[in-house]
Amino acid sequence: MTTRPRRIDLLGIATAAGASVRGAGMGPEALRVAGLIEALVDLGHDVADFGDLRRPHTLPGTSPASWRLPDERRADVLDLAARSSDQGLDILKAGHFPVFLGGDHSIAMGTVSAVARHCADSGKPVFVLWIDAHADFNTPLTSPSGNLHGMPLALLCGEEEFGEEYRGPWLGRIDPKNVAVIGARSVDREERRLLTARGVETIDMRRIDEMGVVALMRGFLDKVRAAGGHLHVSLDVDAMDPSIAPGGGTLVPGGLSYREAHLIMEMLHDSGVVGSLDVVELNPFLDHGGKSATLLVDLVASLFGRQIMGEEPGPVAFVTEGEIEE
Ligand code: B3U
Ligand code: MN
Ligand code: MN
Repeated sequence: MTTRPRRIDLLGIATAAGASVRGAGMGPEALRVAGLIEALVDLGHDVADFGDLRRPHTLPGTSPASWRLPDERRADVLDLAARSSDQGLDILKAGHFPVFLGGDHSIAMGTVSAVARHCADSGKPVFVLWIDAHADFNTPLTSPSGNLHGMPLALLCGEEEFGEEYRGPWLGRIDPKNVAVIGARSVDREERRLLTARGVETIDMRRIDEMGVVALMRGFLDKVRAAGGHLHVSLDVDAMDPSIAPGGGTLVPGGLSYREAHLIMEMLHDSGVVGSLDVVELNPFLDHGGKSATLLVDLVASLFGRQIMGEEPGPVAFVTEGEIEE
C-alpha cells in the first residue's frame, strides 16, 4: 500500500536484452542520478537501494553483450527474470515495497512473477496496471519483432506459445481479467485479438480522450479495492507523449500528457492499494539532458504521496545496502 511512511526497496535490473535498441540498461543509474532516492526520502519514506542485477558483458561461448544473438539475449532475459523474481519475493516477504528499475520491459517477467508468487501464498488477488503505449501481449508466434519486451504480459497471463525454457519455479501467473493496460496506442493485430479474447481491459488513448483518466482509473481502482487486491504498477516511459518523455527506444506519438500521467499517479497514491512498482524502458542514451529521467522521478514521487498542496511528513534516514539490518 502506498500509505506513508513505507520501507521502499529499490532493485535495478540493468538490461536491454529484451529490446532491439541499446541503452535501457543504463536506466537504473539515470533514475538515481535524477534524484529518485532523495525524492522518496524527502516524502518521509525509508529507502534501501539494493543496486543492480545484470548479466556479464561477455560470457564464455557467447557474443559480447552489445550484439548478442537472439538465443543469447533470451538467455539473458530469463536469467534476470529468475533472479529478480526471487529477490523481489524476498523484498515482499519482508513486508517492504519493491520498486524495480529497468531495464527494458522484459524485466516484468520476473518482477510481476515475484508479486504473483507472494500473493499466491496469502491468497490475495493480484491486479496489474500496465501504463504503456504498447500492450506487451505478443507471444513468440504473434510478435512482429521477436523482442521480448513486447511479450511479458502474455507470458504472465499464461499464454501457451512460450517454450519450456520460459517455465521454472520463478514464474508466477496472473489473471488477464485483473490486468488493465492504460495509454495504449500501438497494438499489433494478433495482439489485439489476444487481449480481447483473454478479457484484458485495454484503456487506449481514444478512450482517455473521450472519458478522461479520472473516470477510467476510478473504475479499475474500485475493482481492485472491492477484491481486496494487491496492485502492481508497471510504468513504461513510452506511455507518456514523446514531447515530454523522449528517452525511450520505441516512442509513439499521441501519449499521456504531463497532467494525465501525474493524475494517474496521484490517484494511485490515494487508492492505497499499490504494493509494487516497475519503472521501465528509460533509455538515457536517447534522453534529452535527463528530461525523461526527471519526469519519471516526479511521477514516482506522486505515486508515493507528493502533492501540490497538503501535508507531507518530511525526510527520514537513508539506508544503504551495507547498513540494512536483517
Ligand atoms: N508490439 C511491438 C512493438 C513494441 C512492444 N513493446 C515495445 N515495442 N516497446 C512488438 O515488438 O511486440
Ligand atoms: Mn512496455
Ligand atoms: Mn512501450
